[in-house]
Amino acid sequence: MKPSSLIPPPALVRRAEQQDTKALQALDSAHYIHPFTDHADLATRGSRVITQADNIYIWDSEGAKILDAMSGLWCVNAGYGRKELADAGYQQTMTLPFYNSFFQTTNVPAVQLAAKLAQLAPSVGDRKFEHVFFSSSGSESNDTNVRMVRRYWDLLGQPQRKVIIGRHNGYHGSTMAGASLGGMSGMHAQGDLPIPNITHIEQPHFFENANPGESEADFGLRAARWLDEKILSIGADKVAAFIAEPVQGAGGVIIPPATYWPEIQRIVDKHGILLISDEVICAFGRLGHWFAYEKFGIRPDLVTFAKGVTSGYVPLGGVLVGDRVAKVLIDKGGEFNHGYTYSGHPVACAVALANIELMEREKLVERVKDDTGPYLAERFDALAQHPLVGAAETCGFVGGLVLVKNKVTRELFDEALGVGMRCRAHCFKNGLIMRAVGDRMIIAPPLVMTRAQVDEMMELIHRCLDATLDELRAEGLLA
Ligand code: PXG
Repeated sequence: MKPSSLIPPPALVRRAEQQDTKALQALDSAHYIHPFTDHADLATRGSRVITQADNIYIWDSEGAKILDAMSGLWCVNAGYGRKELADAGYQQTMTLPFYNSFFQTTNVPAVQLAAKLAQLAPSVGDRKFEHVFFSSSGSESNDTNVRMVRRYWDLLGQPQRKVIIGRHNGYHGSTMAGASLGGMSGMHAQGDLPIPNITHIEQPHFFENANPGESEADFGLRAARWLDEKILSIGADKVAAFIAEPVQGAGGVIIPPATYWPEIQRIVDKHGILLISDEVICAFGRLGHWFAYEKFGIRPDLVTFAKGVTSGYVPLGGVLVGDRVAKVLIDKGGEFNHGYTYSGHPVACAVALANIELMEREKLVERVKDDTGPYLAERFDALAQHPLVGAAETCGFVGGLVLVKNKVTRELFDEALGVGMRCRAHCFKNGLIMRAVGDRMIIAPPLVMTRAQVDEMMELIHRCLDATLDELRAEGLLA
């Protein structure tokens, strides 16, 4: 790394110098239970303390500058340091910091945001989205989905339709329902999950699950038909819904073959079951559209969102409720006994409105679709030439590559070697945040990233892959 890139901008230096890393690490280890963290391990290493951020960069308490190719955690779509979002939060806090939406009350930003989202969500076929339910996270939103789906079928006089089908290696959150809908075996192993009436099919992961010689198109159809087989084995009259991410994020950026989603749509239509598109990662420009269902021609009934709706500046999530479900809930349902204190939180909704306005003004969705997204694809796909990379692909502003022992045979490394984590360590050392999911390295950069910054990120990725290759060769693990 060039020494200059270690130096934070002058405005940030003062605050960074005030941090005593060792003291913070000691307090952190003594008191803070982190999500998805081995604390015995953390106590010996000490956390990396992130203190500030600007544009696509973050700084740690030691003053190291790091290019954040993960947008925080798939959410800082508008980039860091956006004054418009801070101002919107401040103004709303001073005007009305909180009021609830229960008991026939509402507030101005929540109304405006619901209307704005209804305007942004395109109609597909006979599916229209005119209603929104708000929560504070993706997990809560998927809990809401379970409640809504069950209420919908109850109101239609089919209470036996209870089963919701998800996918192995899908991610839908960490609450009891969210973790159950998701297909993360590590999560299911802790806490007696999934909860009853949730089951899973295999993911459409071409690299791992295709048969030798099978085309991507054929694999996509075969993978979608696992849903049909599952529905038939349960009995179609017992199945309530299918939930999936358009592109699996936390599972390792798994982009389904083009044949997959149309076939899934045909199958859910054939059986009349509801379709939930979990777009917590994929919406708000991440795939070059406001909502990803449009890109894939999916006609969902419910759409989960969170993260990018506020660019992560404040917590907000929700569900776009398609007319099919909304009509039944509203016309037949009376009171739906469900809601959260922070549903429609005025400050969160005000920040979301400012975020959407900013994204429209800067044409971030269009940029990802027509300019920086295709450019990233061109540069990232070329990583497939690297000796350590078995496949590399992007979809909008997410990308994934798989580290392999042998490019020709696609032989994977022994899991115990932790090659992905080794690569991630080189990323940290070189000033780059990339996530490792097993031996898949993934990116989801802020949508404000310019072409020049794509080049800068690609140079860092190359450097980190080379360093990983050198390390593996030095240890005799690769020829
Ligand atoms: N659905 C999807 C598709 C997600 O990606 C959630 C639901 C849950 O959202 P909340 O706001 O409750 O966290 C997510 C969250 C990772 C990682 O390791 C991904 C997420 C969360 C934490 C870690 O990639 N996605």
